Amino acid sequence: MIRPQKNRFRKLRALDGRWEFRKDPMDLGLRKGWGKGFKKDRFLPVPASWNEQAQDLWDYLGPGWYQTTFRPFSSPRGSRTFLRFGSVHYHATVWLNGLRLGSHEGGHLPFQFEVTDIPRKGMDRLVVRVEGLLRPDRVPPGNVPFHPKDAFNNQFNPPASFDFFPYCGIQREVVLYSTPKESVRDLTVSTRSDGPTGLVHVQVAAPEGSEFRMKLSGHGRPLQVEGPSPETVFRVPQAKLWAPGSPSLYGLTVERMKNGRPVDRVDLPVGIRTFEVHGEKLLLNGKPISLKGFGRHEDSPRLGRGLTDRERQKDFRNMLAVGANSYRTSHYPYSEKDLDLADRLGFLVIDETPAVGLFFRKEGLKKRLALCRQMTRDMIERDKNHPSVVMWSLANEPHSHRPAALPFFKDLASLARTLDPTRPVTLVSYLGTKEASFSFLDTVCVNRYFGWYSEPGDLAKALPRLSKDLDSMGRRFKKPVLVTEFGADAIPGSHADPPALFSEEYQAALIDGYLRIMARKPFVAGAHVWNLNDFRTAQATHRPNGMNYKGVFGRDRKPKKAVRVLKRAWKGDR
Ligand code: GCB
Repeated sequence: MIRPQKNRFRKLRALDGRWEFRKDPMDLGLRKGWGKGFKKDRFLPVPASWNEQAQDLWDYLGPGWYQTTFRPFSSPRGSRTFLRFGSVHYHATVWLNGLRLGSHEGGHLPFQFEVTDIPRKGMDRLVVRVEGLLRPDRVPPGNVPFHPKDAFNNQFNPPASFDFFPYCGIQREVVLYSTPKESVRDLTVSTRSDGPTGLVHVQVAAPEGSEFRMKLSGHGRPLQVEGPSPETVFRVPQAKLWAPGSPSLYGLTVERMKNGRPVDRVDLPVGIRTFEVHGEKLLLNGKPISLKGFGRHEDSPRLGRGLTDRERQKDFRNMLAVGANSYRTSHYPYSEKDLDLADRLGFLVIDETPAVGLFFRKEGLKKRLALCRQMTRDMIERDKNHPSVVMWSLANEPHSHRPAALPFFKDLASLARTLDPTRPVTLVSYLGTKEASFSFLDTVCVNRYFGWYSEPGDLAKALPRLSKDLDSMGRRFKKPVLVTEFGADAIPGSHADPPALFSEEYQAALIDGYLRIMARKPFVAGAHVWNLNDFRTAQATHRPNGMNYKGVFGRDRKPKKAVRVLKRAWKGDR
């Protein structure tokens, strides 16, 4: 699926703004035919999570109905029109002018309907029913019946199997767009280098016999090819490679041609880089690189997951200011706008599916696997052309001590590798050496909380344990080890001397201690602090104010003491 874009051949209109909304706690809307239209009880912004908008929506997970009307979208004659949702959490059913277009399960990834032939009459009316209830057969799961063998059972209200708020609503942009009938359907770009020459491999999806013109420009003379082949390799002499600190981008233009004239055009920024696993090292453009950065969340006090561009930019500025070069899209794929910034500003991204807190009891397992397959596929299709994306993460902290986990992840890993043979594939585990899937995955990603959930408040005991634990993983797997989470809650403005749990001083000391130990282990190829910012989660006794305070910046993006530690370690600041 090519991302919607606007040019001579493609039209685009965003439907974002103020939409009508109605809460439907008795689930009456479907029976009463609200798909044809309904009476609102308020207005809500789109995109945004509804939970941050009103007190009665605070913990409400649905159903909720959205409605908007707009003047008809006129597209050039003979073109096709699509209605695309960037992300609706969690289950969406969509009607246009009273006609049910279909439904979609799973938040965080786009879906679309073709609406070329939908009858129009005056203003168009779009209705979306959204529902985000927590259920064991969903991904991520929730309301999982208690079982003593599984970790993290029912600690939260609402009963999520994960530690962040299960925000609901239309959380990313909704657009109408058109493509010419004879279009460029898809584009897959991968890059390599041959000495100083960069190789850009472009593969276009279009019916056989189509003709193309492709151009690669930027940093030197533009390169152009023309002809019937949907596949091309551009050889870029003295290529400017893409990397953190020097994120050079080229511009690729692909035109579909007919009788010597273009009938469609697609533009894509291209970063020329290689990324690979070599023994215990990660190599970027052939040189070892250590990932420094964060696990994050899309979370803001006004819009929930529907961050504004400004809020997003602020997060990137903060990451740059501490000298970070990477992040993980914990625990779901982020907005495409996030990856645009990562491409432009030079961040290496571990792109993660929404499979957080998976459990492997029989109930609902088949459906969870089918959903994970769909989500892995949709994520790779959406994000495969971003130079910033260097690794796929299939899951976060699955309860993989049960035997059913191994075939589950073998299946997903082989799917990911078939769809994208160019990027390493991993998952993030709390099990360490006991995570069986690390035997066939490309890197070892672990979350570590010595000094917090174990040895609380006691760094003198915690840090030697960390050191031993890392060594055992290095010995066992002989692959790059990334500590994808470590940290401590610090309530902003809370101080203690000597450092104690929940103080900014303790968080700073723990992060400092971890970084020093990891720096001594050559097989540790990455350190991601948990988390960039404080974020909202479900209520729990270990989550004061329904907040996770492990951010090194507050939810208001103001720095805590740990920021100084990171600047010293990652930027050499004194
Ligand atoms: C983890 C989870 C993350 C939590 C974090 C914590 O291991 O992956 O989602 O928020 O721990 O703070 O407990």
